[in-house]
Amino acid sequence: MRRDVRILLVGDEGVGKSTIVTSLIKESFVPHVQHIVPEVTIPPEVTPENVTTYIVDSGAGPQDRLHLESEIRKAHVICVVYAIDNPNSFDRIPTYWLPHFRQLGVNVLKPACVHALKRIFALCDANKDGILDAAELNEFQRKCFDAPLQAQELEGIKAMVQEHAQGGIRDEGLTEAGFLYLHTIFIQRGRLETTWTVLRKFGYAEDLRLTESFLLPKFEVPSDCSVELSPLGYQFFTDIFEIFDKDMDGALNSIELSELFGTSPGNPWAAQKFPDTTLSDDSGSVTLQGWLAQWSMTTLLDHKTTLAYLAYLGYPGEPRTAALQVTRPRKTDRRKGKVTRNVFLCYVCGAAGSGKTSLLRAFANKSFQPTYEPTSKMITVVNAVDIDGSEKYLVMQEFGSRYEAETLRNPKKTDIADVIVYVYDSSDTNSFSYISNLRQQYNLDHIPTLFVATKSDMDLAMQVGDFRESDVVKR
Ligand SMILES: Nc1nc2c(ncn2[C@@H]2O[C@H](COP(=O)(O)OP(=O)(O)OP(=O)(O)O)[C@@H](O)[C@H]2O)c(=O)[nH]1
Ligand SMILES: [Mg+2]
Repeated sequence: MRRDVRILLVGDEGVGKSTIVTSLIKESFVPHVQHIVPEVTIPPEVTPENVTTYIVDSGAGPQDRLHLESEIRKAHVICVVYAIDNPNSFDRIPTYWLPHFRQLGVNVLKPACVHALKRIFALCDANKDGILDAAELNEFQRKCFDAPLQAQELEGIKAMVQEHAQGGIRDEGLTEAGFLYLHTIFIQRGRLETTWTVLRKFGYAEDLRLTESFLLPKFEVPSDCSVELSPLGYQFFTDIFEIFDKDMDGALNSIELSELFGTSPGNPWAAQKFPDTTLSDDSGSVTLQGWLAQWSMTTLLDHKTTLAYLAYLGYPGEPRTAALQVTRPRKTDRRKGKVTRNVFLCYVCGAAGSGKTSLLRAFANKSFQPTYEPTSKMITVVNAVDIDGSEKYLVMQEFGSRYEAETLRNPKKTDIADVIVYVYDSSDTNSFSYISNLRQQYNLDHIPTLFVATKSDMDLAMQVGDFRESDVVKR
């Protein structure tokens, strides 16, 4: 955050710049003022934003030129003043003052604004061909101004851009350069409000950041319920996948993926070894199935990320929360013996080295790794499973030996588990007793449970502990 703001007053001679500054200090109109009043400093305590504010006066005569130019370069805000009784002083804003600022290297569009407008352009470019065609421009106009663009207006805009901005029009449509040029023109012609309307409609606040309330609209989740994507949500993620699958090979490679996330802060799973977490093709590109599974998992574990990304990626519908749905409470599902949820959470527990990670990798169709790497932080994978002929998603989570007990001890964590898989190494005598101990120590018996014996390709060892062969699934 900036700690100080320099506001410079400029404008033709005699329009009243120094009088504005003097009136501000004296809190009344002063008929005779200095030609240029000295700089005024307003301490942070008395400003609403708690920043030091400098108000700088300037003169428009030839003798003031050097001072004026250096102040224009230093200013954070330039306030152009004109006199109502002098129409010429208004006309000179676009013809003299704004071009003068540009000559001095002051841009009408600040970098943060350019960044925001480029992002808006990318979102409006529905088919991602780098051009806003008539239909896309119309949709933009409708969203921002609640009115379609008349064919004549559109032609007028295109002709103007064509004439003044190089590369602003291509194949009858508006390019990014053309879009930015239009906003420069709006601002230069004093129609700053037009650009602000666009920015606000796309969720930007005065600081040119997306507002918290835009990214995270209110969405209540009652306890014991979970959040899933609604059909609308799945449709959106399917559509965006297909638009960005430029080579149409049914998978997003790393370039396609980074283009898809171009309007967001980046891949939300970058720290989680994605796409090892879900289905991908041989070259490691995420497939549509894997992509939808990954979003199903994200929505289950952290629906706020999904909500924010729906915003970042330009979910078109209103309200955006319609892309999500809240499930029936788990308890109701269990009581009625009928499962209405579509995404399930499974904890995978077991002794160090028993084969949990290998099980997770196999579940996400990843190759077997013979070298042992103990898991130090949580791993989560997802895949679709068939339950009575309908497709559901199963999310499998391994905590890493340091955090396993911590998780099982925490009722908030165990309450959200739909099933626990206990893994033991059938070639290791002590492996089963580890899970018997876990189950004795923590109250987990109310959670549906599955035992999985691993390493059945190795010599079988007698297990120590409360062991029943019939309870166990071998792999
Ligand atoms: N032969 C054989 N080796 C396996 C099998 N499953 C896992 N392994 C090997 O056993 C070792 C440990 O497997 P992991 O999957 O890393 O075990 P883990 O339970 O995740 O271990 P921690 O994360 O340390 O708790 C690795 O070297 C695996 O390659 C199996 O079915 N057969
Ligand atoms: Mg592991």
